[in-house]
Amino acid sequence: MSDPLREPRIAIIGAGMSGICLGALLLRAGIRDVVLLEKNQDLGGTWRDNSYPGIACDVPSRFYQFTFALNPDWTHRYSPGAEIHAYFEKVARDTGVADRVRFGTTVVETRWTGAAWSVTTDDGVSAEYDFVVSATGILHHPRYPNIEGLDSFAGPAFHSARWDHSVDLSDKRVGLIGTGSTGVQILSALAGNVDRLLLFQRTPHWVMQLANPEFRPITRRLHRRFPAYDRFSYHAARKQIESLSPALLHPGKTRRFLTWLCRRQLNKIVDPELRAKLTPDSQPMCRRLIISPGYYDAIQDPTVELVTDRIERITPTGVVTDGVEHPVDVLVLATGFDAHAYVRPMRLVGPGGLTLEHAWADGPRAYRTVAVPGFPNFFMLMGPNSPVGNYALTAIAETQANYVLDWVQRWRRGEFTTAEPTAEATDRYYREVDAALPDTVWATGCDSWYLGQNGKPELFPWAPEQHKVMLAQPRDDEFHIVAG
Ligand code: NA7
Repeated sequence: MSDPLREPRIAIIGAGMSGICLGALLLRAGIRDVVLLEKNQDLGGTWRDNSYPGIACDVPSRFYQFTFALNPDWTHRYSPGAEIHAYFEKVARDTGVADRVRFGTTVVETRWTGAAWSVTTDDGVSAEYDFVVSATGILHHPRYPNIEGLDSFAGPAFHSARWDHSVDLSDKRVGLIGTGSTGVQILSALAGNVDRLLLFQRTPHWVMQLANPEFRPITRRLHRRFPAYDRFSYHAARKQIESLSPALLHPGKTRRFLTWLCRRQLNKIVDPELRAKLTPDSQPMCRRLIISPGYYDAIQDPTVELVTDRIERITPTGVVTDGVEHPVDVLVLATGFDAHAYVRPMRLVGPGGLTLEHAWADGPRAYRTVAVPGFPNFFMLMGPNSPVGNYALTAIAETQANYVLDWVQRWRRGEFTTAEPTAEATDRYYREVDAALPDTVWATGCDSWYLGQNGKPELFPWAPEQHKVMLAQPRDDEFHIVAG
């Protein structure tokens, strides 16, 4: 008997964590005509790009994984980056996603033809798809600092996401710019292992020292032997984070306790002058709270010097602050990412010639984080206002991917041909977002990559589990639906 279901053609742009997640869910649902267009030569997105010393995830590994591919073999509570990368590669291999990836393929343009999306790649090839899903990541485009003379530096200089492993740092004076999660991890790994480490801090960040114990072989065996226990551990880790989230988001006892705890941990810094330099004047979590097992020990290592004077310029041999040159041999730029590029620089042209650039002239906006009015059968993973503040991006991706899958399944059953969110529903949603944001910790006055071009945090202003409720199923009353 022939399959009564229609077979959709689906292009996923990007084969990082979220693209792999959606690809896996589609294939598991029996949807075969799926391609992942990946500009790089390898899978894994962020976990492929970032290989700097000390890299780990700041969300416990038991939670930072997909529910449909639990890994009993995590080695640490916060496992290292290479292990996380290997995990995503394994998921891609085991689910068949890896076979659907076209590597070295950059999408240049995605244009609505009137009946489908025509996707053009940099090799000049165009192909048509019924659905296009952007899974291009949020922390993908390195942000290089605009510091005078940066290009004149004579030694090796690289961004943290473009680590040059050919440079032996052991006998070098290393200048490290940036004290976000990345800078803190790099400093913790390099302190004591290089000749000198100069850390250039513009703003102090709050750091929560949390231990990172190794899981014993017996624990791993138990997880392998009893999948129910493995599942329980995932949900326990998730529950722990989710139960704290609402209280941490809004003013109250829990936030006061967090502030007290972070301040107390700062007392590990013996020198009062250094402690003062490391004390932020914003609230913990206003910027992403940094989780680190050993930063406060590392920064007190005799090989480390903290420089807090503003960087004036960079010379061929060092970094100048307040007229003083600090000689360094290597420069590491842990200066973060452009977290607001989303789908771009790819050109997206919808019906009537509407471009995404035009639709987003006042900043990126998405219906419930996943879709944009004017662009039918187009979805995003990790789109604007996703709940990315100190939460597992794997869980967000899975929620969004399941939502996309719901729409695709309906298309297969012939329930519609095209669907796009209405402008009214999207505006209504943003009125709710705007009303809720001022009451959150992100609006307590600090600068961070959370802030969009209008200065407002581009985050989800409710507890992250609310995101799952919000995307539990498609709402026809909030979509323009053309019947199939
Ligand atoms: P972040 O958190 O954006 O941190 C970037 C750091 O770089 C931050 O300390 C910045 O100082 C500093 N920075 C940026 N530009 C400059 C210039 N021009 N001069 C001096 N210092 C500068 O990026 P990360 O890579 O650490 O972390 C990104 C996310 O990855 C993180 O939140 C986790 O989710 C994983 P600032 O503090 O703004 O004054």
